[in-house]
Amino acid sequence: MHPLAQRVLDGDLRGAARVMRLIDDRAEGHIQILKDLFPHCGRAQLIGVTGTPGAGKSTLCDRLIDHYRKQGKKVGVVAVDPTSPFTGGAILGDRIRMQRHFTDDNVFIRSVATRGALGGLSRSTTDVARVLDAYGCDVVLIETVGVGQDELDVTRTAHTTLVVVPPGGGDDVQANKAGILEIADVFVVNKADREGADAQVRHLESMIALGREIKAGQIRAPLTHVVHGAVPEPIVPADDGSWSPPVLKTVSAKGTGVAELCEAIEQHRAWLDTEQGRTRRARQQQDQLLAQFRDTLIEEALDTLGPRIAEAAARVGEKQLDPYSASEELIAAFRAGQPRPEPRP
Ligand SMILES: Nc1nc2c(ncn2[C@@H]2O[C@H](COP(=O)(O)OP(=O)(O)O)[C@@H](O)[C@H]2O)c(=O)[nH]1
Ligand SMILES: [Mg+2]
Repeated sequence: MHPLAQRVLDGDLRGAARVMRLIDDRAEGHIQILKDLFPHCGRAQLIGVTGTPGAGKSTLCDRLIDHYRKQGKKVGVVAVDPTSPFTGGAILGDRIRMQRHFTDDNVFIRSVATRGALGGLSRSTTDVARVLDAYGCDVVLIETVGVGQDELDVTRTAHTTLVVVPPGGGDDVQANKAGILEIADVFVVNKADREGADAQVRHLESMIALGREIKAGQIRAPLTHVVHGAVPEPIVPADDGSWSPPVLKTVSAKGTGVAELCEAIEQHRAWLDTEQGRTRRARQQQDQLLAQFRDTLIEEALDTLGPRIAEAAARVGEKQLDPYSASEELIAAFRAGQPRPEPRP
């Protein structure tokens, strides 16, 4: 076993921090450490906290840390902000929001701000969460912004994903409808001390109900027939054992509603142990492996093909080659493990 992996397993704080830096840098040897740690992962409860910037995710995380610390649990936090990889502004915000926990030895907060050329952000996040798991954290909170592809990948890591939204007419929720419904296990309407929280709750609930109807194949009419803003009668779905995300209100700034939220998280955790829950977990794990496979494959291909790719792209640009044949040629070259071509004279 890699000595640094052993240090993580021994609960060595400095060792864990060093491993996370190696992961950030995708430094030589970090994969070996992750391989060594993997058999020791799976004990922690991973909770994703995602949503639009400013919705109150970090403030909520601060409350969740508090809640789990009171239960004597060791808590890890991975805060990801792809929007400001250079300034670290939002990261600073995350740190300020959670700063009262920084002196607590049983809270480990880690920011991930770097995004590799291939969107390595999601992978680093998953890897860091695994380190925190192996390090002995009972709960790992993963804070990410929005519902882009990276965030989708991150939610594959989490057991339970909270989508935090502010009050309002649901305009930004509207924009992300498909993505949001796919990833939310629990909706949190935060800043419930502000106007429009109840409207947001109703909006989300009707969206969820609609989503279930569509899934159940009960709606065949085009979606445009659904009148915007009209709140349909609440539809009680047939109890088919699937999970329907509850919509909860919180005031993170004051801690209101956090106990109820933690209760919902526990319920979801219990559901994961049902047959349908296990199926969903298995699918998540497959998605996760596919994401890892995709990244590794692309990285290796880029490494093998090098300048061939730019060359092929140029030929496509000049219409000497179509993109379909170009891709086929590149794949063939990769399969053959051809070294980089000699530069043209
Ligand atoms: N009124 C109100 N403000 C809140 C609440 N929760 C967070 N905020 C404020 O919203 C701003 C953004 O919070 P933050 O946790 O950094 O949001 P994040 O970007 O989603 O992590 C901060 O100024 C918080 O103090 C809340 O429940 N009510
Ligand atoms: Mg934040």
